Amino acid sequence: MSNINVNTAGGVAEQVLAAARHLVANAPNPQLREQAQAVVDRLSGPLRVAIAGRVKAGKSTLLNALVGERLAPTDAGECTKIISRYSRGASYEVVARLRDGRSEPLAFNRTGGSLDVKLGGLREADIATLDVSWPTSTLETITLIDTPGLASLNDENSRRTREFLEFDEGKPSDADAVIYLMRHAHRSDVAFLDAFMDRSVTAASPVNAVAVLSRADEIGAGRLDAMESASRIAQRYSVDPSLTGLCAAVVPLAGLLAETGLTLREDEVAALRLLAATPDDVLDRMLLSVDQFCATSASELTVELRRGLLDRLGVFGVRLAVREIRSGRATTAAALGPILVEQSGLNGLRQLITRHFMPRARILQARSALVSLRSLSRQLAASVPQVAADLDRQLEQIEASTVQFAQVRGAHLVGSGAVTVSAADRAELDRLFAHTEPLAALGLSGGASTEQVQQAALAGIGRWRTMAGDPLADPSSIEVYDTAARVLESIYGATLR
Ligand SMILES: Nc1nc2c(ncn2[C@@H]2O[C@H](COP(=O)(O)OP(=O)(O)O)[C@@H](O)[C@H]2O)c(=O)[nH]1
Ligand SMILES: [Mg+2]
Repeated sequence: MSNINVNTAGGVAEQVLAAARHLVANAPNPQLREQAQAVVDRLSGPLRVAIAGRVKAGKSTLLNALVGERLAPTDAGECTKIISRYSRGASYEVVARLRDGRSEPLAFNRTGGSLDVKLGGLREADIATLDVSWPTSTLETITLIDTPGLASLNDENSRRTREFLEFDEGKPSDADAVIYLMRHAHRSDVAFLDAFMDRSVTAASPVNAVAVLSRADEIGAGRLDAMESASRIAQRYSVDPSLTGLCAAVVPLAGLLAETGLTLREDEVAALRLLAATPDDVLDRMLLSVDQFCATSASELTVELRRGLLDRLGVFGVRLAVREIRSGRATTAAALGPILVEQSGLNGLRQLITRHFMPRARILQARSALVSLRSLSRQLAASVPQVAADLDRQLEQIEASTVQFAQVRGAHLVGSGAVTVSAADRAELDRLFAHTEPLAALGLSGGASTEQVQQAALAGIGRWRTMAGDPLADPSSIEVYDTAARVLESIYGATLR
């Protein structure tokens, strides 16, 4: 039973891939061949997830936490103004993709852990993206994209970031999905989120965007209950109508704690042990502010070491580490690191990525690829109308023959709250729209027989068709019910083959 596949031709991504390969073979000039090849490469690689949000929201820090290494520079150095793509590669390599289409390998070294890329003779404005290849298993299933961030809606970096993330029918995007970082008390972040997500259903939506309440440890001045407060705030955001239309969920995260937990050094823990030996009243006073923490008389640690600890851990992290060391639960980097990661919320974000992005990764990739191919077709229309028409025909066929794009649209309509249904219907729709595998889509166990699948599908088809026929239902609802029925029909159809 388990090998029934809704799209027998290997799924929509494979169909789009075939169209892209066809274009590579028939491209009228090298430049177009290269562009078509880029679509092929992209579909053959992992999901591309962009990390977006305001300047200083903690984007680069989060990227490092997800990779498990300090790679992306985390202060406003030169390269943090350029969009950087981190993907798994056979060797360590940094290549600048230039706006004029050329590429140039760049020299780099790692100072204080993070990459220090030498732009050489290149100007920042000439560089479209930096491609960083890194041989690490953490980048096996996703490619991460660090964006410069939004400062205001019209400054140059913000423009670049938005250009990069926005995509609609006419404009390809380099990202398939987005993790959007916002800090507490930045209500205007919601406006930013809105500004580059509220496009059309093909732009970022609850289907391909999740949000992170970032720098969560700083909530409430770094008190030890900061993460609990952050969880409650994230929970509230998750059901806030101004956000539910834009992203699937909001999770709290202390990216710095995660990054440091994964890269903690023994000498840092030695410094923390010294700090833990400081009398309580002195330590409490020290942790009131950065100035107090660094005041020379306060501890035996050098000011430099203290600064280092704050940079790596923040006030909350220092408090937490001291508590763990004093209790005897963790006195080495090997023991303390995992505790920091556990507290950081990183696992929650990882689960969200796994649960929310990964099941529909191929369809999200197919969708971006389709947009890219359509844009290539428009470029071709004037010079080689036959090739363009041929490509258009293939793309139309793919779209007509698959229910998967309708699933994504349905998921958007339900996820964004544009269509509201009962809780039971919602659970069923969420399943039907998230999965391409029949048993998962129907919520049946692995042992279900073909007859059981057919029965469940037929029952659902009847019910959703009836709902779609309701003369009082609005067009979006009808579309959702209709798509649910189509998904079930394709499942039923697959059992007959
Ligand atoms: N306390 C705290 N500081 C953070 C956190 N994440 C980032 N930072 C700090 O905030 C500053 C900006 O972080 P960065 O990752 O460069 O932000 P970006 O501009 O969004 O890429 C850096 O000094 C980080 O160390 C966090 O979770 N907690
Ligand atoms: Mg950054």
